[in-house]
Amino acid sequence: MNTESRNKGCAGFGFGVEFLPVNTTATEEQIASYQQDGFLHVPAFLAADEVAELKQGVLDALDEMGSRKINDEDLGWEDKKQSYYDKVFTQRLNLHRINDTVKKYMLDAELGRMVCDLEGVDGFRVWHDQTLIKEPYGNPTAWHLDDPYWSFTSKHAISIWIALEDATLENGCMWFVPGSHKIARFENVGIDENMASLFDVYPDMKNVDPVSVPMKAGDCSFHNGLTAHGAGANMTRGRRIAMTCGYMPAGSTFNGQANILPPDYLASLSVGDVLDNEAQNPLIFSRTADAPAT
Ligand SMILES: O=C(O)CCC(=O)C(=O)O
Ligand SMILES: [Fe+2]
Repeated sequence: MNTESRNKGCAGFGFGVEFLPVNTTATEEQIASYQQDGFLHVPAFLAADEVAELKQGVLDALDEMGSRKINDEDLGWEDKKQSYYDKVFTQRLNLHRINDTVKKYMLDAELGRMVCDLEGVDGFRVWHDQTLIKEPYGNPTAWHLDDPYWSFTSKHAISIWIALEDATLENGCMWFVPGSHKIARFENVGIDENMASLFDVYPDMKNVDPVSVPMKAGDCSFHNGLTAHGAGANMTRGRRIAMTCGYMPAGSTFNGQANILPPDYLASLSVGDVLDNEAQNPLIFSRTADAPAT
């Protein structure tokens, strides 16, 4: 991430781990493009040494997790390595809970400020991070939306997707439907064998050409939680390694869906409660300096 943003000062309060020298300045053009298209490609988001550091953190966390899918209470999500979905990617969630390197990057306050700028909101909490590794010959990722899976309902959820190896047309780079976030409601489909079920729900999205976003290692993309996206199969012998994180606008409320919330916390929630548990959803940045709730 480069240092340009530091020179602009920081209009806000970072609750993330620390300020990193990362490429977290979104220009007016980038913000306008993101808001128009619902996604943004940022070349060279990480420098080569940062890619190496974050990749090592991700691989260490993977090793430590074994077949456990999420660092949380046992949600019964052990990886069975059988279904179609398990061959879309090796998926491990909330690595930041067990790995300080992943935490340093995913909870970075300057990154928090950038996602605030892109979405035009005052603060963001982590929803969950996840590494998504499309293994050699891995299945494609069916078109889907993100926010409707999650336990809050917002038009301003945002995700970052960081390439830790080059992501190419051959190994399953990301694709987006420009402007689809403006058409989407909160109806979704699963990530299964049917690539195009989403377009049965939203036929108007078929009027727009999808855009592929090949990336060099260290590039990233941002996408809105209602932007239609997917990825092709990995036709190569190499792993497509990505680190991602979904962010929830601060102040978002519980919508009744469990998603990744652990059973004890879930049992304590009523629909409409603010999701401000600092351990579950750390606040990474706020312009209003709300003290993180505990
Ligand atoms: O990595 C992929 O293939 C899909 C990624 C994705 O769906 C996401 O980051 O929301
Ligand atoms: Fe997604």
